[in-house]
Amino acid sequence: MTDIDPSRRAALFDVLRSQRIETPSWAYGNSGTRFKVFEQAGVPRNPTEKIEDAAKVHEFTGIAPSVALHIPWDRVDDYAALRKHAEDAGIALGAINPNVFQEDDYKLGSVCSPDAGVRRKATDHLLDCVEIAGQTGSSVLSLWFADGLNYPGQDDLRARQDRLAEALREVYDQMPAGLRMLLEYKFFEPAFYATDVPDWGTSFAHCLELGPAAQVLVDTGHHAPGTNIEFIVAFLLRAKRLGGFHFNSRFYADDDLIAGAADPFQLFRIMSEVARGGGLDRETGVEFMLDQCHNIEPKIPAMIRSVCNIQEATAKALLIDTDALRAAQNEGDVLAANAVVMDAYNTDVRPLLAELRQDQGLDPDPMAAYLRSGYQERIVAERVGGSAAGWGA
Ligand code: AOS
Ligand code: ZN
Ligand code: ZN
Ligand code: ZN
Repeated sequence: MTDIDPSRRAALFDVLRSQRIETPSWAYGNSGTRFKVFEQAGVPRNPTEKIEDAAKVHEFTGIAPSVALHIPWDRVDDYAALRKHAEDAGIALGAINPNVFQEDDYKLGSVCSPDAGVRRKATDHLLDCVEIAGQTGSSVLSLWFADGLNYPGQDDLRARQDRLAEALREVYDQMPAGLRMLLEYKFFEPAFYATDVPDWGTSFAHCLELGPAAQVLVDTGHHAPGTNIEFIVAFLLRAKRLGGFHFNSRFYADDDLIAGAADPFQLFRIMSEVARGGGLDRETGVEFMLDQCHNIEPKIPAMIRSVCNIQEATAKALLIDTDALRAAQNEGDVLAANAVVMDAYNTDVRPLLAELRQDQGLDPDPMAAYLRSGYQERIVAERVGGSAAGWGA
């Protein structure tokens, strides 16, 4: 990689240095599947300890300066104090994720429930989260609804869309300037017959109806096998409605494995479309968030690996020779165009990223530096009785 010309290298480094990847508080707690939650030594016992772990990921990678919260999993009495604690640890509080799926009342749905009282309760929780976002200094309200049906005829598909639209409208209208609503979609689970926000089209349509501060959130694990996610990314960026990502890997369903572990080529293709559509410019406001669960692997190292994998995919995407690509495309030279893309993908960017980190005053190898730091041994010794993530997100 040392053959890259100096001005191009400086520009590349600028973009890579400005990238921000947000880690989720729930990835630091114990997690598992519906079969078993595995307990790990040293996991956080409360939101402040989750924040401290997230701060470590930032300390070693240099590009993970915020942590997403889940309410009520991260509910505290004093959000201003939590914010201060985060700032003292060197990070910011990020997206607020309201949880409207974990109470008995939500058996038939939350904002789409046939019961008006349940819908009121769910909407009130979303409104509370708008308030909380003000106290934490968060600029993103991140919505995911577990609402859906298990059986045909269980409820009225169309009426549920009306209820969803009504709740979103009420929340949207209460949002202060500067707060964005990101609406996540997922094609199945926990509902198996029909989901109320199953795909990007549904999310997009609701966002368009709401207004410019409503945007689509793409969780990379939320599509049917074979879905071309980079197309969705290109389309949404063009329409100025790509709010951000929940990165994770999947082999089968919503596996929530380490980003870039299952299909690094897909991650590269996604990041290529992000770069192509201007999504790496901070002003575009695309949020790069992780949404993962580390059931069997140690959590902080897994997060460091995830952040580095996204950074590698980003670097490769930025190495695409766009002039050569455009020329090949214009000539209709299929093989040459594909070769330009594959050349970038096949470049080993690890030495380049090591240099970038050294430039930033970081250890060139974040994983090794973390393992040497003694932090893991310290939390294992100090934290007894770590809490569960809340749910296998
Ligand atoms: C659920 O499948 C979604 O990915 C949510 O974004 C997320 O995992 C959840 O909000 C965490 O509970
Ligand atoms: Zn998600
Ligand atoms: Zn998910
Ligand atoms: Zn996921």
